[in-house]
Amino acid sequence: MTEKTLDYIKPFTDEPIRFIGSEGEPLLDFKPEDIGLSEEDLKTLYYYMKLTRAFDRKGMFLTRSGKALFYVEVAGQEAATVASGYAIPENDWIFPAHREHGVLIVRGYPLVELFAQIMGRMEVNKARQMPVHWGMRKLRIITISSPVGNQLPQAVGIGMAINYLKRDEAIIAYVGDGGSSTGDFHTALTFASVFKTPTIIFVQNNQWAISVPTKRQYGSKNIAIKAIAYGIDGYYIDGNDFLAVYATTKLAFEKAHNKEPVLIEAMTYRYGSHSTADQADRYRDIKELEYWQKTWDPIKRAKLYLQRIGIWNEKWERELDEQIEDELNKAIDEAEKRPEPGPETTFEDVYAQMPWHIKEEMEELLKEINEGA
Ligand SMILES: Cc1ncc(C[n+]2csc(CCOP(=O)(O)OP(=O)(O)O)c2C)c(N)n1
Repeated sequence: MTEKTLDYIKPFTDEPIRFIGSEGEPLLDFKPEDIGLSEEDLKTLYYYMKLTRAFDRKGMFLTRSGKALFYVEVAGQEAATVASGYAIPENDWIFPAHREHGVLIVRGYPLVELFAQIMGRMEVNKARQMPVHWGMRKLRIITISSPVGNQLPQAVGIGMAINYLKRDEAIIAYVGDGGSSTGDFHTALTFASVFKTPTIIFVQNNQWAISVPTKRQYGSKNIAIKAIAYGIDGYYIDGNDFLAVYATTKLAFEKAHNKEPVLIEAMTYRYGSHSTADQADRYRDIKELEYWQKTWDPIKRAKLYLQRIGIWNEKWERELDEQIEDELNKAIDEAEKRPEPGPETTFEDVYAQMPWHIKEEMEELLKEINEGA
């Protein structure tokens, strides 16, 4: 990143760090190359944001049609998830919370695996986790924990292990604004700052924790400012500006690799309900949603920016839409063809070699099932 760009990314700003405005207009003097993005990167980021939104619609549709069991929407938070995910170095570790679908997609989590998981079909973790609690060892994505905030001390613990083993690796752990009110948030930041772990804590502040608004979540000016108390840098950014998210996360990784923990608060907005188990219009004013959709939509802003710099046109947009629809439908078809994990899988993976008594139990169960007991 150039010196000038670095100057734009300062901790503890009063206003969120923002590169483009609500109409995609550049607010600062910069070129995409200054933050390490080529034209191809910009197009790829746009594609991933659209893919994430379309994935979301499919996830909801599958749940409402009874094919998936539960779903958590990410719509509105595509820039925060996709652009931060795009800045994560390949060898580094990811602890997602439950609304980081874009991070997983960018990392290369196969779409068929994502769909199979929410449909309870055979997938990398044998459908043992609650839907949306994805995780993939080979991608260094740690399985999502349901208890809010739980992943933060775990991520810092991995950071301590990395320091102990003297490895050049870093970790990004995601959490929501609600999660920032947990004791685990404090524990994680305390240990991160004391032990100088290579950890980034990325708060997606979507302004609601189910039905609890941020004004009942914290009394401070924002969440990023809390980093002062831990003696680390806290960045307050526009989470719906894909360039601000990318640039800040990239800088944070440089710091983390230098053993400087970082806190990022990305301001964004959740369009849907918390999950398929609640109804946002029961507790949230529709006008607030309309304002965010109309003014700050991350995909609209990215599109207008690409248009301004001459790398967007209608034809490409149509092709992208077709390609995305096709990719998603193929992945869903493939996921649907997968079997549900058989009952025998519940006995697997506890021991490297299944001991005789577990084997006996398994055979007994299978016999009973086969006999229709
Ligand atoms: C310790 C704990 N308390 C409560 C819950 C129920 N719960 C699940 S998600 C959630 C809200 C999380 O809000 P936030 O951290 O802002 O993330 P968001 O859902 O908005 O992405 C709650 C209360 C839980 N899973 N774990």
